[in-house]
Amino acid sequence: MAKSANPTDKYAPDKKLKFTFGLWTVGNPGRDPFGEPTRQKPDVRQICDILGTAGAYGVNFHDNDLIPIDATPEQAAQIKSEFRKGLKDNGLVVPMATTNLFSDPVFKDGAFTSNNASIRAYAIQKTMRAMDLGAEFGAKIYVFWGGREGAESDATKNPVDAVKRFREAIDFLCEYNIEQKFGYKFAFEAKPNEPRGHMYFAVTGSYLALIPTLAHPEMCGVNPEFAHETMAGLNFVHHVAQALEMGKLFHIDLNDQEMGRFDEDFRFGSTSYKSAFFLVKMLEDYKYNGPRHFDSHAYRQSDMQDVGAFAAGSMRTYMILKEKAARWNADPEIQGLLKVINAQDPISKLTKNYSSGNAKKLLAAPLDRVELAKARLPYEQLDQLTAEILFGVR
Ligand code: GLT
Ligand code: MN
Ligand code: MN
Repeated sequence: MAKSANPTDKYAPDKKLKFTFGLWTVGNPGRDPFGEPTRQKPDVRQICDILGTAGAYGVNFHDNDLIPIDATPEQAAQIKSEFRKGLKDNGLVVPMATTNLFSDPVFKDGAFTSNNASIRAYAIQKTMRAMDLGAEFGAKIYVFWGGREGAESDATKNPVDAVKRFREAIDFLCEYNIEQKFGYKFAFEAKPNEPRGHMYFAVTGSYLALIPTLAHPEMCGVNPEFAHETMAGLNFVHHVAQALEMGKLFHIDLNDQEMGRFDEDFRFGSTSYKSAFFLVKMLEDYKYNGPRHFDSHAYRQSDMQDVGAFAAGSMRTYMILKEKAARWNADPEIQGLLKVINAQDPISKLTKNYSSGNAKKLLAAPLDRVELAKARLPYEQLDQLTAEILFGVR
């Protein structure tokens, strides 16, 4: 069992930051496509105890992480009561719920985007039931990760139809959310590939573009995952920035991933220190207030004690990077360099709002490109200072 979080430790998890894990993340038994589980799957009670000990804020679930797909009503009631007790004893809440629309063979060719209309209807029915279950535990965020929404060959499915089918499902479920008064916010999670050869809505921006076309755009936002844009060789921080700027960052999945590799789902901050730093800095600078969910799993070599270390380490790394970000913001030399590189000129007032007067003034302004190109950009200096803060020598 992991050591209890020490409240005098300045890197102890802060409940206000809403650190959460999934039943499926801490409960991951170390299975991969090439090998069988390497540790016994903990039950819901054990998972709550691990997370309570580590000092987490909450735990999220897919319908079938909690209730197996073939459970009887009696078994379901029993598991729910064990889970409820585990939550209470460990002071945990359930901020987010979601649906497993990818494990069962029925979803082998997608759920909301399946070519089979009955399977599409089943996927919506399963999601309605899972929304009921999430609401029972107080969840207010509902995640949609399109696990099997994709294709290996575009001969098999019309990708335009896929967009239309996905929209139809979400519009229906938004109405259900309203009618049942659940008060969920929907958060869409993009991924470029795995388990499908090509997944629809491959990046966070795909969902940001879809949202304004939905019947209830105000109800919908995104749940970007560090590993997912990174798998595709993209800059995750920039994708989160766009969601944040649009007021659409409803949830975030923190983990780690090397570019161009399989879906690693490593512990947050375990490989990409610099990106993790800039991500934390941005979330903190812009006062992101949603849950910080660790969608990762311990190495396949880990035993349950090491899984506890994995959970505690995820939160601790976030707390350390938060402190580093504050240090970066307070560093006089860094602030001085920021002033130098963000050159101010009263002329920029002219472009804030268009008017024909401003346009005339701008056209007549003496902007000399040769002189402008001489402005200093001491980026090497700034980046080195950033590195030194991260290395712990500044
Ligand atoms: C699965 C996936 C994650 C999603 C989860 C929610 S399930 O672990 O790899 O990225 O966030 O469905
Ligand atoms: Mn992932
Ligand atoms: Mn995820």
